Amino acid sequence: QSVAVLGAPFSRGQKRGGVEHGPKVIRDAGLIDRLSGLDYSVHDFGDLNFRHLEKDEPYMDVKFPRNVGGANKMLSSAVSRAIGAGHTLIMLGGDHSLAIGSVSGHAQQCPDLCLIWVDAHADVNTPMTSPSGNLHGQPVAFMLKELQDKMPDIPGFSWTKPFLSSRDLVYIGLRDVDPGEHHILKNLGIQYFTMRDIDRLGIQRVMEVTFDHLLSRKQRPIHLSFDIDAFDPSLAPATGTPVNGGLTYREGIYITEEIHNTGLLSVMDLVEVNPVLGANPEAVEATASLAVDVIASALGQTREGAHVSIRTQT
Ligand code: DIR
Ligand code: MN
Ligand code: MN
Ligand code: MN
Repeated sequence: QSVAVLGAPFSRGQKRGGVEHGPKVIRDAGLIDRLSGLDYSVHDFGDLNFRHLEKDEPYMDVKFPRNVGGANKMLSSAVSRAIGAGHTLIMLGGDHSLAIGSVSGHAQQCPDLCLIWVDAHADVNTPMTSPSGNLHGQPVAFMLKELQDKMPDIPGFSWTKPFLSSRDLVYIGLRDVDPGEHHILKNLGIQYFTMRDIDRLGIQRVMEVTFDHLLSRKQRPIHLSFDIDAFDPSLAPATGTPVNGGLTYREGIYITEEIHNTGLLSVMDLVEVNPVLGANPEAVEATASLAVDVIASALGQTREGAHVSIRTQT
């Protein structure tokens, strides 16, 4: 079992500086040691080196389209290569616009993948519905086949085409959905669980219905795209767009434990940790260490503990 870790220090999908330091603070919180302790061979691929394009005028209201497009193109090839080489991949952001590259690179190798999006936000605005022009609020719109006609040709994105059906996506944790996004969710019949749904059903039932929806017809690779702002801001304060009323620690860990237990996790993104936005060093450390916990849990760290496993050499 081998896990690859790939950093994507990138922030142009939104306006607040600092999220490009996410990979560093998550590594500094002990990620690699934690994964090595879980019986994986860990390959740290380091951080991608994105080229900054000076001249990058907005397209419609979309900010930094060529920088976001170029970074995602590079990320997409890197993810595709890592999955092709047989690794399970952890992608450390960076802002959530990086999911365009991460999921599309994954889909190149695994066209039948399904996507679990854990986030306060739906990130499915199109350039026409986006209230902010920020591409981190739009990545899912680039993926969905059903939105193809709604997407203009944005400079920087000619390398990618929609590849995901709306029935192969489930959201968990939503509590800040824009009007245009709500329309898309309803119109396409996307399966989603808001924080209110979690309050009503409980996280155990939410995960059951999620896997029923995605896996009952066939087993397929899972892409987990985890925005740290899905957690309550009291747990994950160092992030760009915190929203009150988020996941508890136990709900977040339960989500990743259940995903691990499917045996189907193939790629996980952990995005939007922004050390510059922590009120103090403790707030930054708490957020980064939560990120490490949730990644370790997705890769099989359990709360019940485990006895020492027998390593098999191959
Ligand atoms: C808002 C905020 N829906 C937007 N989005 C996100 O700008 O489109 N914040 N993703 O994390
Ligand atoms: Mn997001
Ligand atoms: Mn978010
Ligand atoms: Mn395991």
